[in-house]
Amino acid sequence: MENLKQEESTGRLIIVAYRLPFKIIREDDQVQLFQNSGGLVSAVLSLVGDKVGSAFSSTKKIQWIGFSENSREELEGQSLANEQFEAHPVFIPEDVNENYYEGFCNNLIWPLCHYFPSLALFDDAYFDAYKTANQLFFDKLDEIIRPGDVVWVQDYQLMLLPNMIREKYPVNKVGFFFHIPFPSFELFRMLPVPWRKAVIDGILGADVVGFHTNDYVEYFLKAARLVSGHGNKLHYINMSNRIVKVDSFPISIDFDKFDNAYDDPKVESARNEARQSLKEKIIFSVDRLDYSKGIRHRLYGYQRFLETYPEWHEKVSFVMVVVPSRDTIEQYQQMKSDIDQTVGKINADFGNIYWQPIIYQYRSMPYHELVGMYTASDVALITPVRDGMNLVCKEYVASRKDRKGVLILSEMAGAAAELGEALIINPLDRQDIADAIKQAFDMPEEEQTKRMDAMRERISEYDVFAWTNDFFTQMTMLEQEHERLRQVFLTNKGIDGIRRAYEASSNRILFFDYDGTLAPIVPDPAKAIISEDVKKLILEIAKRDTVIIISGRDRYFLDNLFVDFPVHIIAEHGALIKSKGTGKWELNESYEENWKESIRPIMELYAKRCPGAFVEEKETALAWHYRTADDKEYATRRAQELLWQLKNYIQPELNLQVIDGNKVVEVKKTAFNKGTAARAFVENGDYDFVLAIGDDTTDEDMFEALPDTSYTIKIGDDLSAARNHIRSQEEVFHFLNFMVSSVGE
Ligand code: GDG
Repeated sequence: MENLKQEESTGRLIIVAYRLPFKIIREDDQVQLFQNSGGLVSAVLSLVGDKVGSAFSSTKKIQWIGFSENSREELEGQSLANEQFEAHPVFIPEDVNENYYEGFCNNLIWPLCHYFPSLALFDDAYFDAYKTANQLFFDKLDEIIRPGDVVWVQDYQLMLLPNMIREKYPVNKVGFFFHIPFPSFELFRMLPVPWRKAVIDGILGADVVGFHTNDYVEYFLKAARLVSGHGNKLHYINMSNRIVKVDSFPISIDFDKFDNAYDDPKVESARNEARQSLKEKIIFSVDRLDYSKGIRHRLYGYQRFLETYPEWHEKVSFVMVVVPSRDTIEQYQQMKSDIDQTVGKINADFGNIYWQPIIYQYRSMPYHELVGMYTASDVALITPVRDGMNLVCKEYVASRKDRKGVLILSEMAGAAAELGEALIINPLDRQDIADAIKQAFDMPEEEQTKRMDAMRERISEYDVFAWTNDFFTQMTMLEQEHERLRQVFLTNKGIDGIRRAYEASSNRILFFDYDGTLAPIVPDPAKAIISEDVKKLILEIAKRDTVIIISGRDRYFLDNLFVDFPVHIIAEHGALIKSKGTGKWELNESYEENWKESIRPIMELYAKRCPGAFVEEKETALAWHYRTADDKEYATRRAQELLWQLKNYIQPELNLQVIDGNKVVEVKKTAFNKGTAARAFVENGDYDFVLAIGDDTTDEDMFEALPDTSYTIKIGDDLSAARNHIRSQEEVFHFLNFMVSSVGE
């Protein structure tokens, strides 16, 4: 019974990917699943079973939802399971699949993400089909999902799915991984506005969003900001009631499988056969037929090599394997015939009856033959013009148990960020490829080994199992972060607890933010005035306790409001302080005025282009306000662009901070913030009761900086480091009034 309970409480892993990783074969009314040996399949398999150190371990079968080429009739009533997986086929009507998979996915997203905008086709029917198909995947998930299940959505075919899941199942954990390059914003913005917004919002339904490289992460973060207004703090996007982690997880391979294959007798004999029948030096490449793989560029580079270095004629064989893919599409047929012609021309121009410079195969290879070629070749020539990661280069390195061979790798492959010891080339530069081949042929064995060792070590340490584990560790860590930031709204009991603590203490300090805390947020910032009731209450509290008004406002505004109040005032986020009773403002000693000249013109330009927005110059900060803008939506977009530009423009040595405030973009010195200012006060007194209330992002510094025993209260339901929340600014008065009610004058 106990066991059963535990079983129920740990969820299952549900993978949703475009394709099911099985061939489903029906024979005599029996269905059999033939599992593909793809990387993702073995990676997720490592997560089941009670493995020590696994970030997600479940003893239950993995659920896999994916498109099936078999018809519904064929599979009706059959149990689709083997020992490790349960398969849940999604049936997509042919006309929908045509516009969805061939259309939106392969005719639009694929070329756009691989920097071929001229090949991108835009068709309204594509997007409609994309939505329909994502819904079909969701419907299938909806049938099987249970509380506690973790869903991992794969790739660009399913970008709307994470948010569909989030809306109906807010508690289930959802991960999303994008396997192809996420493009720079200039390309992404080619999508019509509603499409790009649907894509970004769809992906942001996940808890953890993964890409192969930091560049793709950065491009995605920029798109999220500019398209949907979601800013990020490092790798986190705060969606108010939850956070999303966006990070790079460079996919890898099963290193041991390729490493061990070296000694497999079938591989050994394939290797020997290749070495015996080919020339002295062997170059090898293998990829799917696709314009992103740079197959023609590779041929041109090889042609230039033969032109520039004739001494290598008759001594080299280039084995180029192209695996058939999408070749029913006209564009791919055209590409294939271009390749055929170029290969024919090179062989005719340079070859002779004893020597064929290129051995070209248009077919897929069995695994042992593939590894046989990896281990027989002196050079792997991998030249994509764009590739999310590229696994072939990692497989080549992992297969080289003999620690020999040279990898020539395009800088446009995601893998180039990890494999710095390869000879890195630009695939569009023919001479670069030619020279790299020459360098590889001349490279001494010790140098080959040195480079191979470094790459092999890296891949063996971060193999596909580490990749999966890393992703799931992030999911778990995010849960802890959510727990830390969880909104705990004050209940009557909680409020009473604070009242009692207040009553029982004798040396108290209280920090109050101004806008949104003591005064309501109103359209015109100049008119945000504190009510008489709150004023009276603050005055009463200030008579017996240390009270600090802590705000981002300038000192004139605050002076004017709190004239004659026995309080300390902190203005401009900690830059200026007026201590109680001194009547004198002091500038924070770390402030240096050396930066405004370079930032002001940028802000002014944005203000000019956005009617109603204006720049406020404070003594120690510059603020771009857009609460007063005529067109709020337009202004919000401009604000996001301004934020992005400022964050990229500002050099670290300027020590400036860009704040995405409440309808204001602000730049100030980093040397101080509400946190440093508040902490200085607390450390200078022996307080037995500390309370801070605020509503803004800048108040987070204060919540984080105060001692753990403090009462920190956030107004509203945005995630916060504060320990408690109250719902609205209007409740502040009632809360404070009740807190002090049992303490006399
Ligand atoms: C997408 C992204 C990203 C190929 N031909 C044969 C064969 N293969 C295997 C290779 C390798 C895989 O297929 C190809 O993987 P790539 O990563 O190189 O390329 P894509 O298919 O475009 O994959 C890519 C990847 O997703 C993962 O996130 O790296 O950037 O485009 O494993 O070995 N295997 C056998 N015979 C063949 O003829 N046995």
